[in-house]
Amino acid sequence: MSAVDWFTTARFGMFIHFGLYSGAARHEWVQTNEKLTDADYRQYFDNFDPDLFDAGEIARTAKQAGMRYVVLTTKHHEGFALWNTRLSDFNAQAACGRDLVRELVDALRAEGLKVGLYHSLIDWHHPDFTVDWVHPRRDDENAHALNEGRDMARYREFLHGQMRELLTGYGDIDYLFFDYTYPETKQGWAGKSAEDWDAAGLLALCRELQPGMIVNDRLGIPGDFVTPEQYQPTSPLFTDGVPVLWEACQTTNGSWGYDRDNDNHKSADLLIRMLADSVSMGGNMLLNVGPNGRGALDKRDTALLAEIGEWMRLHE
Ligand code: JFZ
Repeated sequence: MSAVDWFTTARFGMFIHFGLYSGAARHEWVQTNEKLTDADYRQYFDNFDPDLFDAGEIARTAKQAGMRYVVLTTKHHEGFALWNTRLSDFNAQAACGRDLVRELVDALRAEGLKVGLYHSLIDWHHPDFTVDWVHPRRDDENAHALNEGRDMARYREFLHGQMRELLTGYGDIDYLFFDYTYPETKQGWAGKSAEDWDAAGLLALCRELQPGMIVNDRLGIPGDFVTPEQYQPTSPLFTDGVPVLWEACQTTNGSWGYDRDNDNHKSADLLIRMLADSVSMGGNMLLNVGPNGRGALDKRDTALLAEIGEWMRLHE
C-alpha cells in the first residue's frame, strides 16, 4: 500500500470553502476585490457565529453524494484560522469559541471519509506578509512604503508553525492542498515564489509529520498530484511520459466562497458528466460547496449533491 492508493480510486471529493468571507457573502476574494481595510473587514470577525455549522451533517451529505474525502479550508487568503491556533488571535476559537477543524475532522472519521486540509500560503492579515499585486493594500498611496519593516522570514516561521499545529494536533491527515504560488509580475509588483514559503522545507515538514499524507503541487514545487482548476483536462495527464495523478477542482457556480446572489449554477447533469469524464481519464473531481455565514450548506448546493448521489448509487 502506498499513500496515494486511496486517492487513485477515490474519484469524488467535497471541497469546503468557509471563513469570514462567507459572512460577507460575495466571494472569498472580497477583501482584495474591494480593497477592504482590516478595519472594514473586522465586522466579519466580530459577527462570526457559525451556529448552523454542523460537521456531522456535512460529513453525511458528502457520503450520500458518493464522495470519499472532504477538504476543508483551514485558512484562506484572508488569514482567518478555523482552528484553535496558538500563533495568532485571528481564529475561530477566539471569534466564537469553537475549533471547526476539530469538529469536521472528527465527523469525517466517524463517517469513514478521508480527511483533507486546504491551507493558504497567502495571508492578507499577517503584518509581515508583503503587499504584492493581489494584496488588498496594493493600490494604497503608500503601498510600497508599507513593505518597509514587513519581513517574509517571520511570516514563513508563522506559516510553518501553523502547519506544525495542524499536522500534529488532529491525528492522521490524508490529504493537503496548499494554495498558491503566483510568480507573475503585474504593474511592477512582485509576485511570490517557492522561496517565500520555503516550499522545500514546508514539504519536508509534511513528510516528517504525516508520512502517509499526499500533497498537491501549488507550493511552487512538484507534489504528489496536480490540480487543474475549473477546467476539465481532455486527456489523461502525463509528466515526462509517466501518467500523473490529478484532481479537477470545480465550483457549483463559479465562486468558491458563499456568494449569495450568484445563481449561475451548473446542472447536476453537467456535474455528473464532468465527474465521469475526470474518472475516465484517470482523475478525481473535487466539488466545492460554500456554506453561508452561519455555516449552513446552501440549498442550491445540497440539491445538486442529492441528485449526483442518486446517480452514484445507480452506478456503484
Ligand atoms: C485559488 C484561490 O485563490 C481561490 O480562492 C480558491 O481557493 C481556489 C481553490 O484556489 O485560486 C487559484 C489557484 C490556482 C490557480 C487558479 C486559481 N491556478 O493555478 O490556475
